Amino acid sequence: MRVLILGGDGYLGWPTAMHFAAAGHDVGAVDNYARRRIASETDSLPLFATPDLAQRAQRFEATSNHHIDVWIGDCTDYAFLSEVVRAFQPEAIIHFAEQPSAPYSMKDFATARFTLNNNLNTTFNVLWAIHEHAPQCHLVKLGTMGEYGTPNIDIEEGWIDIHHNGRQDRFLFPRQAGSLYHTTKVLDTDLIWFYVRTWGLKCTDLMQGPVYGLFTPQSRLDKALLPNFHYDDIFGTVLNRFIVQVAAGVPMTVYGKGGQVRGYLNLLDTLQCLELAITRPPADGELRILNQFTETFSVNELAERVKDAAAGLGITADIKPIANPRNEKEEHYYNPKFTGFKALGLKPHPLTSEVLAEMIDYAVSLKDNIVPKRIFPRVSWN
Ligand code: USQ
Repeated sequence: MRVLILGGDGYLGWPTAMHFAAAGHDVGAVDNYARRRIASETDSLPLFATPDLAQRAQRFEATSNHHIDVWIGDCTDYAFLSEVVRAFQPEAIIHFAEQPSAPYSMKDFATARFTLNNNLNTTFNVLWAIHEHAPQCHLVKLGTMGEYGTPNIDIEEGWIDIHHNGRQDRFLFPRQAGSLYHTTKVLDTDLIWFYVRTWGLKCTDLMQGPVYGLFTPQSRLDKALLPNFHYDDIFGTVLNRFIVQVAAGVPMTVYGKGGQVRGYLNLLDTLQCLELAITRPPADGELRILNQFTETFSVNELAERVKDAAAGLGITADIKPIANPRNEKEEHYYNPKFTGFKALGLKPHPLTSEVLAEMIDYAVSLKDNIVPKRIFPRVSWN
């Protein structure tokens, strides 16, 4: 299959590009290095430097003999994106090309404006490029579990049947996000649903939870092929941050009461979910929404697990709750459905002490790279 990955230099985009190329697909990867720019501007560089997308693709080809086509450009530029789609003729587009940090979106007016413009305009351009140049293409869009927020009812898989005054219909499940970044994903979903209804596109919207991990069969081939690993407050996701905090000998930064529950998954399961989504596409005119996580944990439970795994390595890890920089519920009901990917055949990789130990070991080997001032929250929601 011809698979185009937008945001191909990212934490998820790069492992995805290698995964699909290794599986024998024709892969194109597009990126404008926005994350690298923001990381540099906000002093949020990752645990180790990674080669740029063109260099990574060359290294991957030299190591594995699999080719990845690379385009460096901005998906908010319609002339650029539509030409890539016209020339490559993708059968599937995996759209990761968004500003992914909730804290960055809440930093100031300029970062909020950038997040809104970048995320909405990219999704809008992708929909138009598919409509004009590849109408049979399956759009696989990375949304987020954060679109739903933390409602006091069970979270369905994208849709809910509503009975009202003796009649009933099916609607998008109510969304109430907790940051501007998460809100842009809500707006993306509405935009996609509008064009699916209007043009009959086929789309899969993935409601993904926070991802952890570093190692995939391809990233293990060569250290230069590892994904960007952030531990800073801007781009680092909570479990990856805790791992590096333990390696640095800094107490784990549980925000507030630590009862915030989210659905987590291993990077390996992101790849598996994408493969399942692409090889089993929805029908024309269907917006399929799949919840993408494998296990739910509170922040306190995650910290305890990391602490136990560290103890197994002879490392004493501390947990220190700090004031929550975010506006979010710290104790709440959370029961999201997770049936779609199970039905498609997902075999989850659970968060075991072995998985944690391997990550902690790797972070400890790079202890000298850790810059403590990148760890503590620098952005407040207020
Ligand atoms: N948290 C802590 N301590 C920390 C960092 C985070 O207690 O040091 C808490 C947060 O307050 C939150 C939870 O951990 O309650 C998850 O935070 P996160 O930073 O791992 O995740 P989030 O900001 O929601 O965003 C990440 C990705 C985003 C993706 C989202 C999935 O950056 O791109 O969409 O996970 S979800 O959380 O399901 O919306």
